[in-house]
Amino acid sequence: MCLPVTRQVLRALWLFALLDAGLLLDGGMLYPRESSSREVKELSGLWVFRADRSPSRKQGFDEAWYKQRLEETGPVIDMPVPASYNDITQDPAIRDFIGWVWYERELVVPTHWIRDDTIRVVLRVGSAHYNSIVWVNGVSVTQHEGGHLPFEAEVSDVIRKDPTGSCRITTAVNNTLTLETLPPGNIQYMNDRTRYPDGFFVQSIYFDFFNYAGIHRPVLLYTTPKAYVDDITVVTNFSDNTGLVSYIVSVKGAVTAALKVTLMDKQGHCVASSNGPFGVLKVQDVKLWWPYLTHENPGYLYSMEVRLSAADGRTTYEDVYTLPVGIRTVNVTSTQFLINNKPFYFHGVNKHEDSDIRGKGLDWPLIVKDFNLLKWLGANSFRTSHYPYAEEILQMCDRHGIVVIDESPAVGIKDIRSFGNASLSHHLIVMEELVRRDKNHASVVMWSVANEPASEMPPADYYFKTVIKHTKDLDPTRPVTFISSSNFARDKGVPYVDVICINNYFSWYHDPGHLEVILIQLNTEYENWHGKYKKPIIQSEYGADAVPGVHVDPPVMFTEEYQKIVLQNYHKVFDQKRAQYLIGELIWNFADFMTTQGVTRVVGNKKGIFTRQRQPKAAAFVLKERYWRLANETGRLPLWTKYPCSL
Ligand code: BDP
Repeated sequence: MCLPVTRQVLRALWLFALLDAGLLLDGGMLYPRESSSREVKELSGLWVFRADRSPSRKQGFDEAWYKQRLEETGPVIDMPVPASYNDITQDPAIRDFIGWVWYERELVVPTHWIRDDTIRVVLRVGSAHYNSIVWVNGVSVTQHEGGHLPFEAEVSDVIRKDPTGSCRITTAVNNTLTLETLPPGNIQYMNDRTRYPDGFFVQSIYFDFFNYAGIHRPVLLYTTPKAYVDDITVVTNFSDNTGLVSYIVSVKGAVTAALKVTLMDKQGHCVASSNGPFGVLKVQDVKLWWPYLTHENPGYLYSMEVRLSAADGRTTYEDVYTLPVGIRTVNVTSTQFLINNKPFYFHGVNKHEDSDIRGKGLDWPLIVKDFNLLKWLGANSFRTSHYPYAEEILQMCDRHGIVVIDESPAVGIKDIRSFGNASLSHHLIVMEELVRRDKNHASVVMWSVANEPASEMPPADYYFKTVIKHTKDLDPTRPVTFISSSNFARDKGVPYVDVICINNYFSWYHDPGHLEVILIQLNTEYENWHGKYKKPIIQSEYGADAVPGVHVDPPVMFTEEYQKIVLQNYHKVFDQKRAQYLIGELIWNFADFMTTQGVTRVVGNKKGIFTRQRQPKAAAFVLKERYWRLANETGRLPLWTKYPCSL
């Protein structure tokens, strides 16, 4: 459906009104970009690190470690940032550490940042898991709860107190999860001294990945002028061959400001422009944003330059921020998912931010390798299971046309106490942080509010009704889902979602070893869900563990053969149902990943079609063959990609 321009404006204004009104969060979270008015200083590299091993884990606060150099407080070690700290050392106590760890980095701030008080200096942390407190030169500047989203603080005044420009950033990060965090967890103290040593405790978690911790994404300082572009929201549409980009710009630090908005194509030619804080840019002969393998030129991005001029009598401010914009629409019917009014079939993967040594730390070689593997596989999409991924990854998705289901960190909500008011309020804030950060990514086509919550529990109805409604209020332009496991008869959140996403593991967790049940059980499952709700379905997880290099025929569980046949049996049902209401299939998982230790995990979860080192198992070739076939059937393959064998 293409909205006429006036409705488009209204829709954008409505969004603006919402953003202005009942929000729990204030301000924007634009990705820091350099421009003629903005500088960025990245602080990746070696930081100083100390885990607080005191029994209470409070020694660092009692002794105010942030007031001095960390090495003056006791023994410190080198720690790379970004990275999880867990797998960096040879010390099992660091790998399994629970509690506060302390990071520190010293730097010299450029003189003009200190001298020029028309410059605003902001400290930004891409993400740190889970609770963080940050001090600059011993002064507390910000705190944040939640492990997968950015936070920042203006630090201009603090750094100006020291005219030498020396700046010490101290960050305390605590990975303790409670029943009210997302994801939830629970600390259990074992007090039986005949069985456990003094002070023994464990953190129980209800999700299946290692609770990696530390500073996971880049920390940086960036500048803006005192009057600056604080946030931009774009909503795109098209009518015939005219693209429509509704935008809203919010400004801070100036009562009145002049805004000039210019949209440029890839060659840098201006294709539309406007003045003022909101408006609609009309793009003739629009180049729409198309997913990978559906168009010869996928992932087309325009650049939207926002130029602000303001004056306060004494100074004139100029701020420039350039946002990549893909023009596309998303709509859902009872049987289809439409991108630019064309049916889109998700053939993709679920991933984790996970790798050897780095854990969940952002790592460019890994990111680029993973995108090359996605393309090799013929995957057009992934779900950010089970938390928001780094912005840098979403930017890659925008540019390569990889479609994203963007998931919140609400995984493992299994305890009834995690459905209370405190959990709900936090969940609403997390959805706001997520939408605020990712709303302008063309690749993001759907929000997933949770994975496999215990949604049969009575409080789940109110809880998910509230979270889903809030998410739709925040962003009326994208569908919302949550990921269900197989409990369709009891599932309380599903009535509110736009797309039904189902995880199931037939012949694995159910009827292990019985490959013959898949066809009948999957068929029954789909008929039940679609029959009841008349909504399109995505198979959001399916798969089987395979220990690489283990072969048995006839297949048995944990062999590469068994994993292959599980997939092939699922595919038979997918092929029947995708003619009806199945709109996607996402394998669990793209790559093997680390979990907590347990009797069902052999050094982590082995359901990857690639190993943790990104080498293919036999199943990867099954999927590759299938995904390219699906792309050939459903897409309009670019010429150079038509022959996957030659890749
Ligand atoms: C699913 C969960 C996923 C697990 C997977 C498994 O959503 O996080 O890793 O099971 O057990 O139900 O492999």
